[in-house]
Amino acid sequence: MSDPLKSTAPTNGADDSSHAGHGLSGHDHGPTGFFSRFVFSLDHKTIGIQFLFSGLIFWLLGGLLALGVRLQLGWPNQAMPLFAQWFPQLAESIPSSWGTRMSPEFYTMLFTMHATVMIFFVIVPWLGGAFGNFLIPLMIGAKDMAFPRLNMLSYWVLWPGFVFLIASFFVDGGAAGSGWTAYPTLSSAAQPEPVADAGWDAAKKATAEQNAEKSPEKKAADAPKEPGLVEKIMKRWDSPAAGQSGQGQVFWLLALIFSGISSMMGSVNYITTILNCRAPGMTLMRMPLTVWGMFITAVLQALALPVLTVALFMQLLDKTVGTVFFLPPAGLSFGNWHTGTGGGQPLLWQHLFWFYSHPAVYIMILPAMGMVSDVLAAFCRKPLFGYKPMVFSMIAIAGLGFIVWGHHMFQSGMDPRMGSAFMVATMLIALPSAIKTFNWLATVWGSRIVFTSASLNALAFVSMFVIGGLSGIFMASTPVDIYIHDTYFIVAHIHYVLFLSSTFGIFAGIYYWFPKMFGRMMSEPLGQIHFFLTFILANATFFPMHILGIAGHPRRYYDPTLYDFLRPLQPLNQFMSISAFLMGLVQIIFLVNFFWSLFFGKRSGNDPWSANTLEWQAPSPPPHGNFEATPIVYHGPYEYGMADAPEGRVAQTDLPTGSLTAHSTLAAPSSLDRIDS
Ligand code: HEM
Ligand SMILES: [Cu+2]
Repeated sequence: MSDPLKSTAPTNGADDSSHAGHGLSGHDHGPTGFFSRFVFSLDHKTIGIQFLFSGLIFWLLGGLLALGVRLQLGWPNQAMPLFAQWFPQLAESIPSSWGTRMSPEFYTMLFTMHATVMIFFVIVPWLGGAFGNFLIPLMIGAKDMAFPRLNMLSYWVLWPGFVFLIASFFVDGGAAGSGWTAYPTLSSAAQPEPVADAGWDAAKKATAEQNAEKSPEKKAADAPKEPGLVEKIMKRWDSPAAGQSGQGQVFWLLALIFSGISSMMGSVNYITTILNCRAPGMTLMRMPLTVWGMFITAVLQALALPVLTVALFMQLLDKTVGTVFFLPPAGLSFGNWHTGTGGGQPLLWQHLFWFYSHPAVYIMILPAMGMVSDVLAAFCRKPLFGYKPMVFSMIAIAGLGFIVWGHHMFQSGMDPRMGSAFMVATMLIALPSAIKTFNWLATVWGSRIVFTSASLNALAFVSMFVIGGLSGIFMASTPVDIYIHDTYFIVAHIHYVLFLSSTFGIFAGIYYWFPKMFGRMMSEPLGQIHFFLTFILANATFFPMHILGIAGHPRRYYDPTLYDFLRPLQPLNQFMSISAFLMGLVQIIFLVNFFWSLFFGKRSGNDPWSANTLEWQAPSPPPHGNFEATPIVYHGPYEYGMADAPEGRVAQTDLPTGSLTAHSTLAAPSSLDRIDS
């Protein structure tokens, strides 16, 4: 065989030697300094791991905020120890030996910030930032991203976002409290300056009167201080519309703007890398579905995020310089507080927000769909059923995703004919979703699936996505949605798709690719205990929300026991809260497993799962530049269960041999039997 690689290598995809800095010939050892290796690294793997750890920290924060929400909903009248000391301004006194309970404003802050943190600082950075960065170049056989510097920047511009997010908890009035959807006018009404000045004048007059009889020194000490420039500006952001729609909301907008810029940088990079930097032979239709999921997500981000970013700027301008994009023509009045006249339209925000945020919900699941497909094929030891329909369904889901945003606004007073159009478009999404589900099932069907922490989480993804998708169809039906809109039914739906699906997909991804990221295995027993307990407790936490929703329990209410018709449901609320607390505790198992394995896990070798895709050809963890030599791709990603091939599978880089036949019931290779510790 005289150089078979040269003569038979297909030449589709980019010729990487023409990419400055991406040629794979020659071994590059990369930078050696501490900062250039670990902090301001240009290496996609380090950047991916930075996203992974940042997401992990925010996941803990978001989880704590959620437990605060559950505390209030389970026991709305309980005073909490320490609460008043920690949050003096946000505690509400009730006569109790315990002290104080949380105020309604504090509660709205909890659920707003829980969702904000989980969506923008956990799920999106984990799926796109961590897995996207780590996996894309490895899976397409590239040395790095197309634009390594932009890649580094996409991580570091998240930091101002982190700072604004965390700082917002400490500003006057606390963090944002108008929901993750930030609907004006609740979120955007700002205190007009004249009122602030009138308040200042009145205070000056009152104190002057009180001071008439005091000694000159006392007068000087008690005299109201002229507000400084910073105070004046901060005052301007205060709003009586909702406690926290003042400074906290401004910080919220800034945090989201930075997170959006970060994602846009990432998306440009991912699109370019996937289109231009694939190894020879890696045609689009040979790409693993993980890469397809990341690619489609990046396109969605590139098209939808600018709309959100513009909307965020518009709200920011409304709040800071007094534009009236979202202020209705008559303005607003609360008691003796008035804004000037407006001329804008609060509903405009909903259109802009959902035009982004409906596609965004797919940004939060398509990468997980791809990852789960890879994990299932590897552990079922069968070719993934229906590769092309899987790709086209993802494209269809993404495309339809742009014409369904109105299903979040059925109750906004839209024309019923418009509502019907949005309803039909939404229901159409169920079709590609069902195609994907049946293909996953057909992949599992008749296979001798190897149960590991990764494959169990992937199976959970599929089954729970069915429940979340089905509740989606109920809500998409306009007559039904009149009844269940803004109830706990919606909260159930969100959590089935985002927690029980996306998060389980992320867990599957972590258990599966951890060996590649860190060169060590995670503990299987701990992983499986974590999986089973989380699976049971998450269903115990979120399934009853469907029942609450049908019973009319509104979302975002501070105290359900104030309503007679909700009081009988309170035991259910407590059951969900207890389940949620236990689920929180169970995550300690995951953290212990993760950090213990990082240092003491069994060495994994290059390909612990006998998987076919390119990343498993590289050393674990892969060195700077990823591959020893340019991988050349001859096969699709899922050629498992091949009767005549060694280990029953054909890796993507195996030389073509001609006559292998798929044999779907072939057992897993013996190497997988040893995955038990
Ligand atoms: C068959 C697929 C799906 C359909 C038909 C569907 C339909 C809907 C509808 C109609 C609503 C609005 C309900 C209302 O507020 O009255 C909604 C809300 C929502 N959906 Fe879905 N959905 C589907 C899949 C997904 C997926 C895959 C995700 C995320 C990964 C998702 C995330 C959300 C979120 C976060 C909301 C709530 C937004 C909010 O008001 O806070 N959905 N869905
Ligand atoms: Cu939607």
